[in-house]
Amino acid sequence: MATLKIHGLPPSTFTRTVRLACHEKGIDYEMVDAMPSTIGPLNPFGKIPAITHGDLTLYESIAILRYIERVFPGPKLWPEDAVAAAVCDQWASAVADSLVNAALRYFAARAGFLPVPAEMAQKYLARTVEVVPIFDRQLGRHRFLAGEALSVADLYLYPLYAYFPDIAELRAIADKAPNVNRWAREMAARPSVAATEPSFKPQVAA
Ligand SMILES: N[C@@H](CCC(=O)N[C@@H](CS)C(=O)NCC(=O)O)C(=O)O
Repeated sequence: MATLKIHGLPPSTFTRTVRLACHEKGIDYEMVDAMPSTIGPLNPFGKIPAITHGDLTLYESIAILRYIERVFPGPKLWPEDAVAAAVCDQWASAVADSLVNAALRYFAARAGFLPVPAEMAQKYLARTVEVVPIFDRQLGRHRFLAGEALSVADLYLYPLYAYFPDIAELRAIADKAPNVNRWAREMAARPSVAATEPSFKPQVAA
């Protein structure tokens, strides 16, 4: 089988989600550094990651994850049961939409990647304050985000949550989320997480 290539950057949360999935499933892959500004030939929307696998070029992390789930052996990242799989999709999407549009945007604003007025950044922060407790409640009821087994939902949440300690305002929110912190500690002990730890991170002024 052709080597799977992941085009993206290690600090990119969506790139890390796809890398985590490969490690969890035991898939050998090659990392090819690509920035949103250079990914154009593989993704006309200018976002990372994309993958190439033989003749296939694919972008959008959820499409990539579903592809590797179907094509490669290894531990399943979605439950078999239809209802449980739908719940898993629900939580993955809640991270990629509600949490990304709050916390990741705030992080990007603080790191200087997203030039928005301070007032807009404060709205992202306020939304993060509202959204994190919803994840905390869910992780108070279950070991993992979509139930008792690791799933793609966890692989979306971890890379984003891993940035919370880097910014005091996000750290303060995390400090009030004991269940997310319990889950994050458990996730941090997984070999997939250690193997995908970015060697560089965006620098954020205190
Ligand atoms: N829906 C896309 C989102 C990917 C995404 O937003 N990637 C970020 C990096 S983590 C990016 O490329 N941002 C550049 C931009 O939005 O211009 C996916 O799931 O793959």
